[in-house]
Amino acid sequence: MSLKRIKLYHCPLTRSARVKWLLHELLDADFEVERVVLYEGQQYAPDFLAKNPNHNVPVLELETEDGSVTTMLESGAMLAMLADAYPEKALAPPPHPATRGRALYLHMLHFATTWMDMMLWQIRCQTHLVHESERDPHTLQRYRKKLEREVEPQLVRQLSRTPFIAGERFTAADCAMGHNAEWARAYGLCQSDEVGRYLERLQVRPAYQKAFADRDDMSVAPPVAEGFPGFPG
Ligand SMILES: N[C@@H](CCC(=O)N[C@@H](CS)C(=O)NCC(=O)O)C(=O)O
Repeated sequence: MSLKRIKLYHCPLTRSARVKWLLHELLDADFEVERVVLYEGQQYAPDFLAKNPNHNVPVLELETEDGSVTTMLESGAMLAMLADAYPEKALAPPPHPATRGRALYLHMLHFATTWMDMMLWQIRCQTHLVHESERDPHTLQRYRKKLEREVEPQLVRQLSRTPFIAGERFTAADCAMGHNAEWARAYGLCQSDEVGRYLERLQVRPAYQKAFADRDDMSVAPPVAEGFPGFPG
């Protein structure tokens, strides 16, 4: 499908930054971004809920030449879709013929956006998002330990073999894993030198710098204020 217009609903530093980063890699600034201020509860506005009943970002709208709009709601699927839509940018190993490189790329993209993401989300919810009265220290410790003892060693092993998470070249999987590594470090995890050097390699990329230029507009901890709707809703 040939894409005429791309629009991303985005909140700085959150999972939508993965997609904004890849869009900058692919298209520089040739796409639209609409800010959704999660801490003000804008994801619960009726117009937004009509686009995404899960009340979260990213939301990606893809308009094709015939004017029809397809809406996507999962960051991992968006990364895979966009990287494959611009094969000339070579940010994903091609699907045909099947290669070990493609298998590693898909593995890392999905590992980052499902298994590792699930642990990071539990850690974030139990540290910052759910009301203090609902926090469960056992859940927090369980996922911190799993991330530290099971997940990080897999990252370190791969990064000791290749500079990027799916091989010698930067791919869309790095937009997910790089975002996750920064997220983990914000919670005191993934502190190893291998992950630190990996992030340095990512942070010099112009597209990374454009994607995260808005980072100061979002705090890791939500504001303690009347009206904050609370997460997860
Ligand atoms: N599976 C979704 C999860 C998206 C998600 O949970 N986004 C968070 C920010 S990182 C959000 O918008 N939360 C607001 C809410 O749940 O109300 C994806 O990866 O795209």
